[in-house]
Amino acid sequence: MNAPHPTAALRAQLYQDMDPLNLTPLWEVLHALVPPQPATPCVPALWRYQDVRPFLMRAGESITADEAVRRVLILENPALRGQSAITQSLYAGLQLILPGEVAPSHRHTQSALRFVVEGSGAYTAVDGERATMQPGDFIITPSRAWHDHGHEGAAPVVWLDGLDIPMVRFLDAGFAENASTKSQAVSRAQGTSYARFGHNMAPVRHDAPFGATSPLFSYPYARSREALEHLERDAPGDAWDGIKLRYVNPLTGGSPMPTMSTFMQKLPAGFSGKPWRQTDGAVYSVAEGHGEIAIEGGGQSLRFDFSPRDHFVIPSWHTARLSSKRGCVLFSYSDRPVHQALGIHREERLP
Ligand code: 1HN
Repeated sequence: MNAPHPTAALRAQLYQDMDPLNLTPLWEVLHALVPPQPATPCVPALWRYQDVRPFLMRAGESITADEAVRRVLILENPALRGQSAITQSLYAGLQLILPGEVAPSHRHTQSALRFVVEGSGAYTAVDGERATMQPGDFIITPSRAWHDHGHEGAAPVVWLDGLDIPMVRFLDAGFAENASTKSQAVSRAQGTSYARFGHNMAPVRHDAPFGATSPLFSYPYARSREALEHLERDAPGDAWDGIKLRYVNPLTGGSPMPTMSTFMQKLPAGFSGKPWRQTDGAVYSVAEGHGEIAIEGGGQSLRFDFSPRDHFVIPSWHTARLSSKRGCVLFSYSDRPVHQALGIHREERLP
């Protein structure tokens, strides 16, 4: 049998002597590097809109959209403070635009999604086409597309921004530039993209205008809600998800953006869902109604009651269960397409 003392001393000396050469022994970190199951540092969290809104309005008094470029309060995961991240791979924020303001035109590698939370009359312009924003609309800013936002209505407009910022940062692949004009010139009538791609039809001769990203950059709430209501009436719901649809890139059938999947679901009144877990951490925005989410993982068990315009995050491989007494509609997004592209996506539906 080896005497423990000399071995420990031998090892300690080895670590100390090789440290200047930036050498580290794998055996000290192996378990943490390859955990038996995902061990995310993220924690579940909920942001109540009634708590957040006053700070958004104070931000509106403190800085203009022009000065801020984007007037956003970042929803930071409590366990990832300072990293501008809601999960290890995703960013979330709430953006405020006031009547008469313009958030100036720029473009970047990072893909963005918007989910309109409050107010109407604001627009986002993508590649020369404006889309008016209504509550519940899901809007895309494709990677590298010029985009600016403006507001010609009368009351504050707030939307959820979801971006793949932490992913692009991890890959060190991000570029960005500002436009020379504040608002981009309008070159297409409103609704052109929807007319071309939004009716299960597509122009006979075209290239995908945004490459791997959907050519539809606005998915109106009226259409998504109509579909969910129809299915609630006429088709059986799912014991885990209620009625859940994923948004698609109409040219591929895949996710609207290469890095993020988006979903909308309706929980019927009296829904008490079964538990599930998935490797893609997901961010939720409550479009309508009230409900409850129970989340277990990382040695913790939490329950949040949610109301319209609240936001919450379910970290990777946490077991979650949804319920709603009177029914609700939820929008959500995750990094699922990346997991799927890498062949590492996993989902477990529990009894
Ligand atoms: C961005 O371009 C927007 O266009 C929102 O509204 C949030 C966060 C980081 C980097 C770029 C927008 C952003 C962003």
